Parts: sequence; structure tokens; C-alpha cells
Amino acid sequence: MEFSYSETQQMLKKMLKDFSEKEIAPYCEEWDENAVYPAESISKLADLGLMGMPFPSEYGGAGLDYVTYVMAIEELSKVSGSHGVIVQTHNALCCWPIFTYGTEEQKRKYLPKLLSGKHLGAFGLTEPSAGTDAAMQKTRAEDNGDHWLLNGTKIFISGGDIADVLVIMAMTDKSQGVKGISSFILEKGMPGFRVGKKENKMGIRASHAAELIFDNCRIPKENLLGEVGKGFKVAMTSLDVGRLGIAAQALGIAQGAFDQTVAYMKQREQFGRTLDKFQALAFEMASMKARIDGARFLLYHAAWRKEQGLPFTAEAAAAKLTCSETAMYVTTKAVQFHGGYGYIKDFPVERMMRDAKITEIYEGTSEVMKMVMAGEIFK
Ligand code: COS
Repeated sequence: MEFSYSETQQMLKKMLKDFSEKEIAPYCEEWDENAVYPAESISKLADLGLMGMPFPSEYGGAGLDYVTYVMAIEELSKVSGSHGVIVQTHNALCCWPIFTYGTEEQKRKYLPKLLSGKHLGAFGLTEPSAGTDAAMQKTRAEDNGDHWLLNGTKIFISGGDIADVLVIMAMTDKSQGVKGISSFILEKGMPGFRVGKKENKMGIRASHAAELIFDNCRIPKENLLGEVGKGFKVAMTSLDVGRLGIAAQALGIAQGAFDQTVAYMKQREQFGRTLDKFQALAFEMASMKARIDGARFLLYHAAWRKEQGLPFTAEAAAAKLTCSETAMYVTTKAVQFHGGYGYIKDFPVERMMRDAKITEIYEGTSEVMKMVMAGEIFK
């Protein structure tokens, strides 16, 4: 067992801390208020290698391991949960399935631009009637000779409005149920593909969620990703990797809110003393720290298993469940400890509490995490 940070990890954490303080923190509230996608800072993160973290240099990746990858997302999310999810969705849900299931030709075609951050990636699984029950895909892909014809609608797609490359799941044979789902690589601008409604969200407002509409969208035959009928596996295994990133995002939000609260309590005076001198409050901070540190161990362990090539589905689910519940617990307390100042937009904990909530919902709700874990316990 190894509990220390490597030199690379220490350097990356320091670099991202400095970057977040300088390039993200001053603009966070404005991006949140106006739901602005932070293009410039994402492009700078791409220059630092963040858009292709756990992929080999052969395709233009940074060659980092998965533990370092989750640490990076955690660090960014301490300041901005939106940046955490933008980076993780791109890496885990678009680059990862192409890297893992793509043909050599597909990898050579798509990965260099994705991993360098010149192109942004997204992932389309969710539909109006296929949320938790993700296998209920209504989007159909029909074999039409030299191309696939895609018809249907996806909703709540993170980065869907700005993505250049999207991994999309669709039903190719309804009679086969979950084994009739296939996955495809779609590009912005393919005929018959357009972006619909952009959601007005409670939190992570600098990361957009959009509707995708496919109206006789023509996808070249060679853009099938993996085998026909194996799309659900592509989606589920991608979500396993995605859940490491969402757990990291949640953990970062929790740590960020905790740090803000420590600083606030040291300077806020009531009844003639600063808040940290009230034992009832200090004890609650101790409980929060114990939960954050416990959640971190679960996450790093799950990421380590992924790195070792060991099964990690249930561990990733446990990490996401715990980190997201911790984020909600800590941010709610953080707002409470700030009192009235926690409820206004002058302090970041208000945004952090709104940002935390989605981590219990997307890429599988807390209930789905329990289904995955129960499946493992009773298999
Ligand atoms: N990794 C690899 N394969 C997986 C998998 C995973 N994490 N999860 C499911 N599969 C496979 C199953 O093994 C099964 O294949 P085989 O029949 O060849 O064994 C196939 O996918 C269908 O699985 P099934 O529907 O029977 O599901 P499970 O009982 O394995 O799991 C839940 C059920 C609900 C836990 C699972 O389907 C799931 O996680 N669904 C996604 C829910 C979700 O996250 N929705 C929100 C998406 S947000 S974008």
C-alpha cells in the first residue's frame, strides 16, 4: 500500500490550484449567473494536457494514471464543479470509449484532436423515457446500405451543444432489447443532426446540458463504435469510468466548501468570539472532515483498481455514492455555517451547494449506485 502523493501528483495539484485561483475563481460567479461555457480556461487546461489525461502519448494523451486523473478533477472542482464535469465528460465518456472500442483507424482519426482539446467530446445515452432505465432506447439507427440512418432525441447531454465529436447510443434491433443497442461516433455538422433545447439548470451552470435531435441523420458506415448490439456494454463501461470522475468532482466540491467554511469561521465573530471557538460548530467540522477523508479513500482505491486492470464497477459506484452524498452534506452545512451570507451569491458556498446536487443524479443516480452495488453483493 502506498499513501503518499507522487512527485507528479504534487506538481499537478499545485499547478491546478494556482491555475484555478488565477484563471477560474475570479470569473466563476459570472459564468454561473449567465450560464457561460468557459471556453478560454478549458482551452488553457487543454494546453496543460487535461483533455487527454489517462491516454497514451501515442495518440496525443498525457499518459497519466487514473489516480492522478481523479486528483486533477478533484482539484479543479474545489473551485468550479463545472470545470470538473467538463473535463471528466470529455475524458471518460467520449475519449475513453473511442480509445477502448475504436478501430485503429477511428482512434487515429478522432483521438489526436480530442486529446489535445482542439475538439470537445460528449456522450449521448439519456432520452426522455430512458433515464435510469437506460436500456429503453427509442433512438433508432437503421442500416441503410453505405450509411446508418439515425432518428430520435437525446436529452440532458453534457456539452452536447458545443461538442465536436459525440458517442451516441441507439437501438439497431429492438427485438433484441438491451442487446439490440449499438454505439456510434457522430460529428457536429453531420446532415440531419441538430442541437435542440439548452437546459436552464440549478447548478454546474457553466457546463451546458442540451437536447440532441436526429432527423434522418446520416452516419458513415465506418462510424459504428464497437460491434453491432454491444452498445449497452460500451455505455455501461464508459459510465464506470465516468463515475470515478463524478465522484472526484463531488469530492472536490465538498473539499472546496469545507475550506471556504474553515476560512469564514476563523474570521466571523458572534457573541464576542470567532465561530471556530464554538465547540458545537468545530465538532461538526470534524465530522465533515472525517466524511471527506473517508470518501477520498474510497475514490482513490476505485481509481487504483481501474489502473491495475481489476474489476472496479462496484467500487466506482460506492465512491460516487459516498462522494456525492458527502458533497451534499458538506455544502448544506457550509451554507448553514455562513448563515445569511451563505444564502447570497457573495460567497461561493451558495453555488457549491447547487453544484453538489447533480452529483447525486447524473451518470447514474444514488439509487442506481445502490443497484450496482447490491448486484455485486448478491451475485
Ligand atoms: N460493465 C460491463 N457490462 C455491464 C455493466 C458494466 N458496468 N453493467 C451492465 N453490464 C452488462 C450486463 O453484464 C449485461 O450483459 P450480459 O447479459 O452479456 O452479461 C448487459 O449489460 C445488460 O445488463 P442488465 O440490464 O441485465 O443490467 P445489470 O443487472 O448488469 O445492471 C443496472 C442493471 C440498472 C445496474 C445497469 O443496467 C445500469 O447501471 N444501468 C444504467 C443506469 C444509469 O446509469 N442510467 C443513467 C445514465 S446517465 S448517462
